[in-house]
Amino acid sequence: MEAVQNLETELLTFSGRPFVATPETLGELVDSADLLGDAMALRARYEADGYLYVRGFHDPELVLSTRRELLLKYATVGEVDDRHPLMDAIEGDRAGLRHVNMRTFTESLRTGARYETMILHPRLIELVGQLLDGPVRPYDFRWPRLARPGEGCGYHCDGPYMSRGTDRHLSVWTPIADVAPHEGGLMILEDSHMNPELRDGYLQMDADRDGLVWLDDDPQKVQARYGSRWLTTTFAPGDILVFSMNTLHGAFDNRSPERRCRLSTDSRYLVAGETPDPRWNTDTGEELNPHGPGRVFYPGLGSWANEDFQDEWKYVDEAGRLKLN
Ligand SMILES: O=C(O)CCC(=O)C(=O)O
Repeated sequence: MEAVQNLETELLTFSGRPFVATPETLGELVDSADLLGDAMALRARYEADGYLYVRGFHDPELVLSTRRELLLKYATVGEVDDRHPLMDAIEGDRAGLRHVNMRTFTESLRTGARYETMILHPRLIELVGQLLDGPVRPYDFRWPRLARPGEGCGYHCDGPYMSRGTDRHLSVWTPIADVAPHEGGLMILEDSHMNPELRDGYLQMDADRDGLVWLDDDPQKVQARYGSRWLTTTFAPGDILVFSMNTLHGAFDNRSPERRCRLSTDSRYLVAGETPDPRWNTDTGEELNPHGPGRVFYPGLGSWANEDFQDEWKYVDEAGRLKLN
């Protein structure tokens, strides 16, 4: 059983709780780069494990140019401080954030040329097609994320947020440069995709209809109840982590001593011809408004429990300005 490399164990926390890393609680994601090109083997591994981690899948140059494209935008609103090297993504004072139109700002994050080249890359579409056993297309919505120092992401499965259409779909998490576990690395719970309690309960729910919040904030409790070990790695530019809608995951708190923000994106894909969850795809060209009108996807900024989606979806006024408490 491989231990996670470069682990800053004393900095490892989840939702403010120390995470005690032992061989029983934390292991390394299995790298499947050696299976690329063998569709059957890739699919077999994905189905058995509920995830596929591929080190060095994208050209790191593409990932780094995507990083620069996004950080230029985040620096414009003060999220990162360009008195430090831009690519370090050091936390800024966020002074501009209250004044910008968040509808157009977040749309500009999601539609940048480099960003789109990365998440719609033909090699990625081909890989996802191999895993889902058919030609695929992306969901229209995409989820770029900046995790500021102190922020992580609560435990959940994607299923309840994406359950109104086909079940032939999956998620891809892409770190946009290096992300060590203590910098907000994604963690997935080994074997959780096969857990019968999740399958028969939580995974039957619809996040909006049933008002779902994060599952729990205690990694030990979640581990004991739903899976075997937490799995993560020290991610590098080019890596991707594909996982199923039934795979329980979250992110460690970003405890970067340099106060670096963590930059990543999630994107989702479904088999072409299958019915998409209409919260995330519009075939009419209308604006996507999945969790009610007047909200934008902008994770973090101080709330954790995700009650009424507030950790990830913020209210804006008519001019698109954030309505923060
Ligand atoms: O990046 C994160 O913090 C969370 C990502 C996530 O939950 C997802 O990709 O489904």
